[in-house]
Amino acid sequence: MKTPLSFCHLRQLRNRMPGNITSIRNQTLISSTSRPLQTDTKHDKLGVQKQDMFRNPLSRLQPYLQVPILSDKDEVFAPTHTEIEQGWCLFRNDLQKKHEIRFHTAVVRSSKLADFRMPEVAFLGRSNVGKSSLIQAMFSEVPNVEVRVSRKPGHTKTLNFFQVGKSFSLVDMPGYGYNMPDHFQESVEKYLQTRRRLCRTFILIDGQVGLTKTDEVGLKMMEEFKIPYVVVMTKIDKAGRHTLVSNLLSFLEVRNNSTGHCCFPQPFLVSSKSGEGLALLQTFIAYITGCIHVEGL
Ligand SMILES: Nc1nc2c(ncn2[C@@H]2O[C@H](COP(=O)(O)OP(=O)(O)OP(=O)(O)O)[C@@H](O)[C@H]2O)c(=O)[nH]1
Ligand SMILES: [Mg+2]
Repeated sequence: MKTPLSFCHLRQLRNRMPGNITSIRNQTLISSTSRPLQTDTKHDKLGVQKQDMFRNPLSRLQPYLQVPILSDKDEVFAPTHTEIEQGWCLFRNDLQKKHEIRFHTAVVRSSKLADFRMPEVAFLGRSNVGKSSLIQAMFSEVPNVEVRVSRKPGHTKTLNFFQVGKSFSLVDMPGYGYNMPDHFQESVEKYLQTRRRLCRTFILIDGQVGLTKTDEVGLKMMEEFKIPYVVVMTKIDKAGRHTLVSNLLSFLEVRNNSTGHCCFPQPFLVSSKSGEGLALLQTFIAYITGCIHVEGL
C-alpha cells in the first residue's frame, strides 16, 4: 500500500538539490558574447532603487534570457501603477477608515479555531527560507505589529495569524525540513487541508540556494493535496544575477514538468531586506483576496 505523503518525511532532507537540472539553463542563458553575464560578485547583487519598488524583479532578469520567462499562454499578473498603489495601501494602518493591522492569534491546531470570516493566505517553506521576514517586511509600515525572525532554522513553532483590517489574514507557519516541529502534520498539514477560507498558499524558495530536494517534495505534496499555491523566491538581494537566473530556470523546469495544475505560473521574486518585489506581491495578495480589481485578469 502506498504510504500517504507527508511533510514530516522532509525532516531528514537537508541536502541541496543535485545539480541535474542543466538542460534549460544551458539552452536559454544568453551567451557571454551577446550579453555578458557577470559572475556572482558583490557588485552583481540586485540593488533596489526607490523608483524600482513597484517594478517586477523578473523584468530585470528577462534581458539575460533568450526565451520569455513566462509564455504567452501563462496567466500573468501585471497590475498598473495605480492598482499596485491600491494593493500596497492595504498593508498600512488607516485608523480613520478603520483599517487596522494587528497580530490576531497563535495556535498549534487550527481545528478549534473560529472562522474569521475573511480570506486567509498562508506562507510555507523550508525552515529559514524567510517566511516570517517576508511578513515582517510587508508590515514594515505598521510598527506595532511584531513578527519574530531568527537566523536559527525552526524558529516559528505555531501558526501565527495577522489580521489585515477586515480584508484578510496572513498566516505565518513553522518551516519544514531541518528542525521542524513534531506537531507539523497535525498543525500545518491539517490547516492546509481543512481550512475553508484559505484562498492561496505561498511556497517560499530561497533565491540564492535554489530549489532543494526538500522544496521539490514540498511542491509535489501541494499538487497531491490539490492546494493552490504560488511560488515566491526570497532573498534576491543576496543572490547574484547568474545564480538567480539559474535558480529561476530550475524552478520553471520543475513547474513545466509538473502534472498538477495547482501552481500559479508566475513566480514572485522578493527581498525582505531591500524591499524589491514586495509591492507587487502585496498587490497580488490584495487581488486574490478580492480586495482590489486588476484590469486584464
Ligand atoms: N539577505 C536577506 N536575508 C533574509 C531575507 N529574508 C530573510 N532573511 C534572513 O534569513 C533568516 C531566516 O529568516 P526567517 O524569516 O526567520 O525565516 P523563516 O522561514 O521564518 O524560518 P523558520 O521560522 O525557522 O521556519 C534571518 O536571518 C533573516 O534575516 C532576505 O530577503 N534577504
Ligand atoms: Mg519563521
